[in-house]
Amino acid sequence: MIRLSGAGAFEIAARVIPTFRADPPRTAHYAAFRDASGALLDRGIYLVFPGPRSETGEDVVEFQCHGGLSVPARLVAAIEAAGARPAHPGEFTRRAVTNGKLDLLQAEALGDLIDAEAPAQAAAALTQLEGGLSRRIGELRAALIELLALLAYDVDFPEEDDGPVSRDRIEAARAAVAAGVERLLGTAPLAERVRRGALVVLAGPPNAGKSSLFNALLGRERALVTEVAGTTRDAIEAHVDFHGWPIRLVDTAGLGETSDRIEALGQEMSRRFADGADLVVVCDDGSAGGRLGDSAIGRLVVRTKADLGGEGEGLPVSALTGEGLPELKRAIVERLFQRGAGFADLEPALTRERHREALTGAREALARTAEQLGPGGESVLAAHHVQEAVRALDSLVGSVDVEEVLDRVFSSFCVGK
Ligand SMILES: Nc1nc2c(ncn2[C@@H]2O[C@H](COP(=O)(O)OP(=O)(O)OP(=O)(O)O)[C@@H](O)[C@H]2O)c(=O)[nH]1
Ligand SMILES: [Mg+2]
Repeated sequence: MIRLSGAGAFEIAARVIPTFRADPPRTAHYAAFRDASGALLDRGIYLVFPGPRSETGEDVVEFQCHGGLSVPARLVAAIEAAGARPAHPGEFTRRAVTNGKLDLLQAEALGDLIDAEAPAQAAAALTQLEGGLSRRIGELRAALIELLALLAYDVDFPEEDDGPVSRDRIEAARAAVAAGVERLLGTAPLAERVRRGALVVLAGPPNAGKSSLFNALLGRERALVTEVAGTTRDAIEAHVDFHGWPIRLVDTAGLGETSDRIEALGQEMSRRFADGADLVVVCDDGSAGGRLGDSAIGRLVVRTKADLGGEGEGLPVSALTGEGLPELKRAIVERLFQRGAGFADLEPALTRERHREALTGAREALARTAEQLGPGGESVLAAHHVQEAVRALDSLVGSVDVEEVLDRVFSSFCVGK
């Protein structure tokens, strides 16, 4: 599908489609697509979306032609020859934002939806695309405007000891918004983990069965398995979902005594991955292996090779028989995402550093507001800081015109979106 958007879209389309009609809109028309000399390029469908009722808010024509390399390339060339130019990465979505069809949070969600691998990532992106986070931000913004109104009374009646609105009431309103900002900030770690995928590292002594478990969890033979201790020397990462939740699973070299230089480098790599992990799954087959450091934040101990009997603590699992694998997946999901299998009711949450920075800015501005509401404070200055908080929220949805923010958001988009 080739999308043409902007002023002049209909004139350009008419040069490629001799039978072009803009009426009726949003209807499939079957037509011949021709180049400037009148040569037939393809026959296909075109759809007309007069602005503002289009994806970008501008006049849009969509051409559906046959696939492959040649037909679309020749059709694009003909459309360019008729006066169009290729879109920049993310340009359609950017225009949609500029024309008020989407806000910035929704535009980011569109990118996340396209990038989503695990169902939970798609669900989170859809919540945001449907405007969940935008509404939450809008509620906070409305509360800030309310606070400004209360402060305006105070500013207007500076001489009165007992103004129409007491300082206590203003401070209570401020504290309520601040609590809302805090709650939203609290969603960031989990939401960012959903968007990026949680880093889960399999670690443990050599020969503990890490690679076998890695393969069993992936459901395919990705890593080499042998009875030789020290088989895995590099870290191997694979993307997988457990019960719909996104996991970046890493198999690592076994940790223990070694005189082999390459194995030692592999162990160094294992430690680095374990340090950066959201969760380290410590594999122990019960034999007197090397011990792992306690550096990792989250650890989950599993007893590998459970089919062999043996003793030891940890969740029993067997890569050979599959025993304990569903329980392990569930335990990992519960530890990382603090919930069971369901993600249909995901709350709107802060999914990016950009969101966290903006909310942190609002939090700081509200703290400065509190200082000015205290003894010796000035209502005018308090109001100034509340306005700072409003601007921080506005930069999030894009209702302030900041080219820099737009550039940052759209730099990662692909062409045609
Ligand atoms: N019976 C049984 N044997 C297993 C199981 N998992 C692994 N093994 C065997 O244990 C040996 C080591 O398995 P690996 O998966 O290569 O162990 P590793 O921890 O990745 O080893 P290194 O990469 O060398 O650190 C192999 O001979 C496997 O066949 C299991 O669940 N049951
Ligand atoms: Mg291995």
